[in-house]
Amino acid sequence: MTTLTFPRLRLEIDGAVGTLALAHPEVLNAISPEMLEGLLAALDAVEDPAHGLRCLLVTGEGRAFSAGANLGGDGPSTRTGDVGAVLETHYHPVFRRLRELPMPIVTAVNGVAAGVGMSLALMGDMVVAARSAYFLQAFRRIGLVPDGGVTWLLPRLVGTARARELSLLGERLPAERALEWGLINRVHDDAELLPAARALATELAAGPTRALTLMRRLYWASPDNTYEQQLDLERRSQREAGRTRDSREGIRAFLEKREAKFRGE
Ligand code: T3D
Repeated sequence: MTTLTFPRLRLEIDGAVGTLALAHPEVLNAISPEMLEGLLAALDAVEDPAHGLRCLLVTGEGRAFSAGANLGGDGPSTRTGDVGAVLETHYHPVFRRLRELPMPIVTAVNGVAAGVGMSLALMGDMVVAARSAYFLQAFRRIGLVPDGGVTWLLPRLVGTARARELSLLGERLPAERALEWGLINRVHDDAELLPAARALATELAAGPTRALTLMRRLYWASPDNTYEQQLDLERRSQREAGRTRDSREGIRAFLEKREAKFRGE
């Protein structure tokens, strides 16, 4: 296992799984400009072919996933006074990179995911949470609006009524209810969260990575596309998937009645 450190972040590389931990537990992993810059650098490492990563697992160090933007002295908006500009310069590049990442993302929500920390948690293709974790649209408590793409994601995941309620009231959403609502995929006992998330990430990392990446692009595109546009995107994606070595291997393995050995090629 190799560990790379970035400002307020730690990236552990174990086989084809990269585990990226937000590492500023004293402030519940609140997100600062340093951490955002670290995130971009860490994503460069995640995408570096030399590391051979095929799944990214994101979690938080300590008792929180992330308490959202760092509201203390090193918070982004306190530097410029223009919170909108801070989103464009600091947050959006990270969220766009995650959306485009050429591998599946698992987020392991080990504790509170508040504000833009909740937006980050929901960037997982698979979101798994500890039983004691909760989600919090904290923005209204400090007179801000939801960000990090969550007003796009939330209504699509849980419906407009629930999305509005979460944002307007800013009440805690416990992990169990988030699961009932279809916001997240799985809930585990606290001690089981990381082993379960790692097992899931390992399974995804052993999959046909290029097809999985095309799948995540299809689902990101789906809400904005018409049925016809989506049929067309499926056609183009399938053409690409059908040309991969992993697709040929999958079909060969089926015919030979054995497990496929995918290589992400
Ligand atoms: O400017 C921009 O960057 C624009 C972008 C904005 C996007 C956003 O995310 S806005 C929303 C920002 N987040 C919040 O408003 C949440 C603030 N935190 C809380 O409401 C609570 O901490 C929690 C509900 C998340 C957890 O409560 P609890 O009781 O478990 O923990 P605590 O005691 O409040 O926090 C523990 C420590 O973390 C504490 O420090 P201390 O007293 O031990 O020295 C606390 O101040 C610190 N902390 C928690 N959240 C933040 C934070 N420090 C800086 N920024 C935080 N967001």
